[in-house]
Amino acid sequence: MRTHRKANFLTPALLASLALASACQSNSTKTETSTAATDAAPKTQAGDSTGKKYLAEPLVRDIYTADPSAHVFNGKIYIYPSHDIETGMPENDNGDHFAMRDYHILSMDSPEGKVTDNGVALDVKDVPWAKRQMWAPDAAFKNGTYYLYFPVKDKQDIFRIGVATSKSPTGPFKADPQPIPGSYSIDPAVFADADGNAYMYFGGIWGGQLQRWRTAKYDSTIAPNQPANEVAIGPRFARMSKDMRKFDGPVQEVKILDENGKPLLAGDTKKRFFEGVWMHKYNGKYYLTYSTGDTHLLVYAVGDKPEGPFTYKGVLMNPVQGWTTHHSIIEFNGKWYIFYHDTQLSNKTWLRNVKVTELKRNADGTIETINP
Ligand code: FUB
Repeated sequence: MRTHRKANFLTPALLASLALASACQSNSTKTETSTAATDAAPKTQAGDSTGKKYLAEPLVRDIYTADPSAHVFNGKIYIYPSHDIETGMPENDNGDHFAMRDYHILSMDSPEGKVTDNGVALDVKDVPWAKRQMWAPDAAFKNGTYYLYFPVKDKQDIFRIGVATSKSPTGPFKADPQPIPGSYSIDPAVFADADGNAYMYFGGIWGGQLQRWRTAKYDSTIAPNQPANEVAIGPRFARMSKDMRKFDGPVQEVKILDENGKPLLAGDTKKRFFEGVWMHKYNGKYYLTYSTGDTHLLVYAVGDKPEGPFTYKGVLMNPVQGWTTHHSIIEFNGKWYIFYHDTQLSNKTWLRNVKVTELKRNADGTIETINP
């Protein structure tokens, strides 16, 4: 269940989080804020007042943030997260309790540095075709323009992916009047390859609606779970047009194979794709990383081409506190970092906080599993 209800007891951490929840509602229009370096610096084995140990600390504490898509633009780190808010929507497997309405972009000079919250970059009220739920965004840069890609439900309550542009990496962004033609589902991740081609990976099952796109027509009657012996639904992949606003060619389904070259099955829930896909390249190989959703892992699969196929390799990160897992990976000054979220500040699945920690690899290119 995506609801992941927790015991309702008022620990000191929970009381603090209730105060924070109220603060987070009141500053959604703030234009700029920054978090003290002491709060922002990743720490190892930090603990909270409940005695829990965390590998890293929240990057910002005065708003709730999730689904961090990090990029390095002009030598600086920009994080494009969801902005979680408390709306009182009931928890359910559609994810209605993730009722976000805008985006704030975070920036930092280094993974250990001060974090700046650059205020509202795009609001759902300024997207003509959108109705509700601004979920995990991503960004890209090309020819002097920054592109913000965002999934949001349209007036028919179907997730589509929009694009908005700005001359600044922190916005404000102006949305195109229509979603990207042929786009659907959630969690866009745009990867710019060294040859100048850019690709979008996207999709998420259950509340992300990907299972409802068996054909080119949306079918709301399809159940969230596939039969266990069916080939698992894969993330989607499309080449971006030169102007970065459309797909250049058909949307394809990405194949993820097991070590014997067989497609992963839907019943293999600790390995199969659920949501939150990301792409990075290391030593000429393409690393497709994603969340397994209801088994709460971040895992990876490796391929020779951006479109795959990819072969499952292992677990990148063990479960965090909270139901959802979502991440991004960047290289900065010769080291690799993973941005992710948990619910340290609130202990509520829909009020998350983004974090960063180093990603380490073995000599053969495999990734060391992180215990968050
Ligand atoms: O933030 C809403 C949804 O939760 C995202 O789109 C998923 O990846 C999960 O993190």
